[in-house]
Amino acid sequence: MKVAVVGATGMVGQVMLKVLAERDFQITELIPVASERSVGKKVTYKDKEYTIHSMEDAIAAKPQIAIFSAGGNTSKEFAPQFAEVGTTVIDNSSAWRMDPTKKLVVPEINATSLTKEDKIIANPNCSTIQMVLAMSPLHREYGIKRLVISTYQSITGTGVKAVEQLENEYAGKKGEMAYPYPIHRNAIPACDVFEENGYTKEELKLVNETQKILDDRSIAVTATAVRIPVVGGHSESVNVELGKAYEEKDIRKLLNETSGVTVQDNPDTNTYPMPIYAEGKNDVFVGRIRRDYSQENTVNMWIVSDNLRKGAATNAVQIGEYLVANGLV
Ligand code: 2RA
Repeated sequence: MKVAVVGATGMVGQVMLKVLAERDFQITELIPVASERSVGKKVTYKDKEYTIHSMEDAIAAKPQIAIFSAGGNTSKEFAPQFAEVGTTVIDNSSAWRMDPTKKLVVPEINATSLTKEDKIIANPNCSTIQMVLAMSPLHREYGIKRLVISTYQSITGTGVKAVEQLENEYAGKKGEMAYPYPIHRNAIPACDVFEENGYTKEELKLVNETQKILDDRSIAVTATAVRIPVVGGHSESVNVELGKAYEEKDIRKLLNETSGVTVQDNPDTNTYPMPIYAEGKNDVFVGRIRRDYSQENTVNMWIVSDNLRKGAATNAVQIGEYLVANGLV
């Protein structure tokens, strides 16, 4: 399989290479792609160095799969050019997610909707993926009426500049700011930009992408997305109003039986999901499962996952694995 990784030098791109190697994705030829200024430089994959290609050369090479994590503008411009030469694009930007002609895929939930005709496939936003993976079995079993989500997001979701800002602040140094405020000893209630309605793009992604992936526009969703000085993964407090009565033990059983989900939940032993545990792992970790006694048929839970892995790179690679396993590329 000839595979291009577009944005290979970025934070997510580097994790994509790591995950492709860990999962021994059947690559016969790797084509790393990055910005013009990086062409000719090297990236490492399976302890070997690979030269970074230009976008034009990568398109001309006609890879079967191109996994993008290079920002929306690059995806909008170049994903169609790859598709034109027969490449199937798996794109981690927000460019195609809400396009009605494109599929928004979490493999464990809706990969079965994919066909050979899907030449540009959207990878959902990180904070959406970890949440919907846990919500999907609950929606199937009980129907979800409403979700109230508060996120506590890793600075790795913003990128290298944010990590450097925190490191500088730890060291008491001045440096380039990824955020309008210090992130050290702070919590910034603004992930991405604000829209007219007072919500941030990140919060609206949770609303719109959840409804698209679960294929149910009737699910009421509201979210508050907060950036905190953490690097291991995104954490989310989720209040779930179900369509009918439930038993807590059944919720745990359903989640335990869900591929890609690990229930970590025992207050007696202080066992619950945390970014320091989730970092570097591919699962979505769910804990603090407990009835919301303030409202009928409602349950609270805490969901943590490494946003660079299942929230981005691993989910994208799993889409690629599904395509290969089902003869769609
Ligand atoms: C963030 N989900 O965390 C967004 C993009 N990675 O900033």
